[in-house]
Amino acid sequence: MSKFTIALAGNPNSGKTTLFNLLTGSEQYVGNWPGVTVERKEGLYKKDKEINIVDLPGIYSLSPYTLEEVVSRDYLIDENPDVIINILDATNLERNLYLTTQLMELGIPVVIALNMMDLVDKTGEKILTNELEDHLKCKVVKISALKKTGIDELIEACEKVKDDKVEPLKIFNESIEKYIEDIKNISTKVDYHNSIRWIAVKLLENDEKIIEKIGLDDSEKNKLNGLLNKFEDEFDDDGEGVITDGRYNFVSNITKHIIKNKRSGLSTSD
Ligand code: BGO
Repeated sequence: MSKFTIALAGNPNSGKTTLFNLLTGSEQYVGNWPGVTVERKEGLYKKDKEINIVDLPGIYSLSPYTLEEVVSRDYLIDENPDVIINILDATNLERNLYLTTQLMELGIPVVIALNMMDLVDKTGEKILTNELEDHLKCKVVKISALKKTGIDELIEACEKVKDDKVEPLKIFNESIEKYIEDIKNISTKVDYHNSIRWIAVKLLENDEKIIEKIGLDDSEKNKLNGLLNKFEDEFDDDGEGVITDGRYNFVSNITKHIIKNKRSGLSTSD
């Protein structure tokens, strides 16, 4: 019986496999996620066998378009792990934070692992972690999975927050937030396994898999469609486009403030 479960989530190439192997050593079990041929890896933390670690597939988003995304989001909302470690490639913060904005809506405690810090340190770039914590309202730990630094602190941070009741992060402007609130009122089913905000945002994106999952009936679907029509008219875009822009705006605003001595000339064409 495990004391608590940590889910590892992050973009492909963020160093998730390196971190998972470091945390679990040889105590790994590999299978498939239910009904699909996506690999499911699970293991026990090698320094405390009561901590279970579930490795989610590498993903860029919690949208419904790839098996990896669907497997990850179904696991997170149906099985509610105690903590999510969101591993980010710190050399590519802006891109990696897009997924973070979605994980922070689930109502599950999140600890950010800023990985590849050995590479960041070499460039002289500084990431202001305290400011990042203020923006995201969660603990941020600098690590290098390759050099094995920051790992104990990362797990300690998970232990600290695992029983916290978290307020989901609100990142959109007031008019979008108003629609998110209105959607919460169309049915009690939106409060699915405590992931109410994340579900409400997905409904605003007209995510059919989520509409089906929570089982909206015809009259609830009509109410949703009414709201969506109003929303899309007001913003002159489809719901998914509005939400995606909102996430990019938030992330680009944060990265402007938290990265000092930012490198230039990252592009190979420079
Ligand atoms: C190769 N620091 C550095 N410098 N590299 C890291 C760190 C870190 O903290 N963490 C991971 N890496 P995955 P996903 C590689 O494989 O764990 C490296 O997709 C190579 N391989 O070693 O696989 C890690 O599971 C040849 O790099 O990520 C790996 O999330 C040349 O980041 C890569 C150079 O890590 C992705 C690197 C044959």
